[in-house]
Amino acid sequence: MSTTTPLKGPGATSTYDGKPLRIGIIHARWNTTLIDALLAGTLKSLHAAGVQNNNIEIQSVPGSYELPFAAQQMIRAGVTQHAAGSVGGVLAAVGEKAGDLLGGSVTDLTSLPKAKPVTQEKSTGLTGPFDAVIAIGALIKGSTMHFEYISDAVSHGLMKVQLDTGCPVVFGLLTLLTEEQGLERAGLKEGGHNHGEDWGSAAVELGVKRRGWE
Ligand code: DLZ
Repeated sequence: MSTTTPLKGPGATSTYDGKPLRIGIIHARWNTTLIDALLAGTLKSLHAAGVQNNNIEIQSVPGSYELPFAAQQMIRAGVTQHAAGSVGGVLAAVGEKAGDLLGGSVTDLTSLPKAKPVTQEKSTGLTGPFDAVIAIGALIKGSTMHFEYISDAVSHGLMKVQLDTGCPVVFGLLTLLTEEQGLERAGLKEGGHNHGEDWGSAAVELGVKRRGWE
């Protein structure tokens, strides 16, 4: 039987308008060659869907194990900045306060900005909280059980974050048995496919649908 659609992959998708969406990207820095390519693929599809650069916030963490916590914090900060101006503004404010604190001039810890529970606010457009967050990492199996533990923890962690916060978290974690598999899935090998492009599209689709569901 011949078919024009590939057996694997997300199948035919509708076009979603990403122009009003705010997307957060949190990526690990381990295996940088793969991460750089996956990030580029993700941005390519976000831009193709109309997501504006000033509505994309990119942050990094050392390794994939840190992704769930960082995704959760970004989502919380995104909600808080709805009142404060921008995520950068909030982080800068936290940094300033922390600097003061280290310098000994701030003694009242309650003056530090606090994240509000995510459920208190909804997406409201360009200056609102994130419509979706994409977590990107690449785990390569070694000779110990490290890979299995981190893969499991990150998968469950990211699922928990999206269900707890109500903000979609796209699973951009490659769990690779070989480096070769990574090159294929980052589109760095002949005949390969950059999975980052799928993650960008998934974020836009979920972000748009979420606005309809809320
Ligand atoms: C320690 C470690 C190892 C061995 N391998 C990877 C990997 O392939 N991909 C990845 O993203 N991170 C790796 N890490 C780092 C952990 O994810 C984590 O950053 C550290 O254990 C510190 O918590």
